[in-house]
Amino acid sequence: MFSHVEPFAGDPILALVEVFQADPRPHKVNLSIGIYFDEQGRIPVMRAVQLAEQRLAAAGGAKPYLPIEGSPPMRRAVQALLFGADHPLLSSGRAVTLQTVGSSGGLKVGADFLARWFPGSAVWVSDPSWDNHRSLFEGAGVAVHAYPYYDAATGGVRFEAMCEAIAALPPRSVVLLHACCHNPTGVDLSPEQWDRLIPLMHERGLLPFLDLAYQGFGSGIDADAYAIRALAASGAPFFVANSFSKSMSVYGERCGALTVVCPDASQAERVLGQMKATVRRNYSNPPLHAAGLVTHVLADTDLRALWEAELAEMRERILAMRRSLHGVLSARLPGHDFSYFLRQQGMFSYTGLTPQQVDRLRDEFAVYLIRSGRMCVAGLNAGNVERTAEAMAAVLGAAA
Ligand code: KET
Repeated sequence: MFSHVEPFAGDPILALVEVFQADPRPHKVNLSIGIYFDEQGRIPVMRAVQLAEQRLAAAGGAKPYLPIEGSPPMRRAVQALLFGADHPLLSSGRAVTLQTVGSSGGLKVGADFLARWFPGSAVWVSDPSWDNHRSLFEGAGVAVHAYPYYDAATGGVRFEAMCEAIAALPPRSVVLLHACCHNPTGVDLSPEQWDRLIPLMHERGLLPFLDLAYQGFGSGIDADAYAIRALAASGAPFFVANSFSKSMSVYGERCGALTVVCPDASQAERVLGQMKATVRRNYSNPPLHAAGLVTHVLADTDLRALWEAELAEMRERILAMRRSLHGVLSARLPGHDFSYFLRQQGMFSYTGLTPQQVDRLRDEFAVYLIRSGRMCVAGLNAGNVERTAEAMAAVLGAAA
């Protein structure tokens, strides 16, 4: 019956995590998947989330299905987080939000919607991007192409080439953008660059689709929403899929949302309706516990303040690890420029390590990166950062 079924090649990120887990070496270091680990190498349970869970447990109650589009208070809280508490979009009826199964769920619901209602449109992703962007959209039947983004020569963005490519796209093309903390490079657009790109997309009749998976890990909760708010101010229609997996450290709870800003309220209502049709035929409705967690943390004044402080600590710990790594590597290999560790933002650094060097790090030093050379800096801590830097220096020094 199933002899024709081809083997799955495996996901480049999740398959590597399995190899890491099976590695018996006690000093192994996991810098592969985009997960924040604390100083002790554990996935933290944030205090604000713990308190939210206690309140949910104390309230008890039945466990009904949520509406297809998710919990109303959670959806309102997400809009306030994205646009700012008193933003006119919140009461305009032009912005619709669905609670989704992580932001991956938001991307998939958006992709299914685009496949159905923008049948000739292709999606353009950054070169490079999170591998699953391509898989999610292609899986939904949407063609995926890439626009220039990372400049290996300067460690910056090929911004002119990017604008040129985007300006040449046919109207109604979808442009997928990382709102902050670009995955895999850690290289973001500046506010000035967003201010140039946004009118360009608007004039060309393009549809921006933002992925906001790392809000709070770059410069701060509001600063990381710069692109979202600039798009909102421009009057342009756009999509944004956002995640709480990292910012609330609730990976397996599948907390995320999809928001669409439309030209008017009547279009917004129809877009929401069709999104609901998509959800109903995919997974019917989103998880109840996820809605409770996110709503409590975002909408309760005390929990919100606690969450923001905890998130700031996580951001600062990553910065400290960037500085340590930079310090050791610069001392060991003075001829190399490691300033990229300090310029890049968020969980990831694009190290420029070749796949062969990544393999050596894994085989000889038990340090795991994905083969693109992306490092999850949030996997470093005071106990492993020097060893990791020494291993990198050994691998890079051998190549020099
Ligand atoms: N967008 C981006 C850019 C992203 O890096 C991830 C996860 C997601 C969306 C998915 O988030 P969620 O809300 O949990 O569905 N990235 C890490 C984990 C993974 O690949 O699934 C990673 O890149 O390692």
